Amino acid sequence: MNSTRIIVLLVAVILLVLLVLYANPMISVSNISYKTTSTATGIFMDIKNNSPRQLCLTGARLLDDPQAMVEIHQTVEPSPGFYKMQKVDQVCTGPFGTIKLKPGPGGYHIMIMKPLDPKGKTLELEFNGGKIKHQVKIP
Ligand SMILES: [Cu+2]
Repeated sequence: MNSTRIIVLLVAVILLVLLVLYANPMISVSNISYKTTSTATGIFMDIKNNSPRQLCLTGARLLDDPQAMVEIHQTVEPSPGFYKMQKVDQVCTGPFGTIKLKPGPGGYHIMIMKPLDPKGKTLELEFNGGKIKHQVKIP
């Protein structure tokens, strides 16, 4: 092997390693819906993890309204027929799994802490403590 070949090979290996380390795991979002009340807006969706690593939704922000407070909530049923929402730090899925944000008991959602029409707005989802970001336009 001459030195040029070795350099080309080294560069290829380095690029491959960088790609594996820093590539945004493929995330695909589907089934986006929302519900607006007089005080807040709940957003629901399926977030598919197309990577072989654990994926945790750890935050979100509304790019069109960066001051809006956005939290991840879970709907819980502390006593039969009585529902309330509580803030959670994260929702995770394993390799190639799906994070399902859906209404109803036990379900998670992204909550924008004010009433608004989210149609056409862009949410930036944060995963794994902000290391991975993925933007979603609400249809
Ligand atoms: Cu909520």
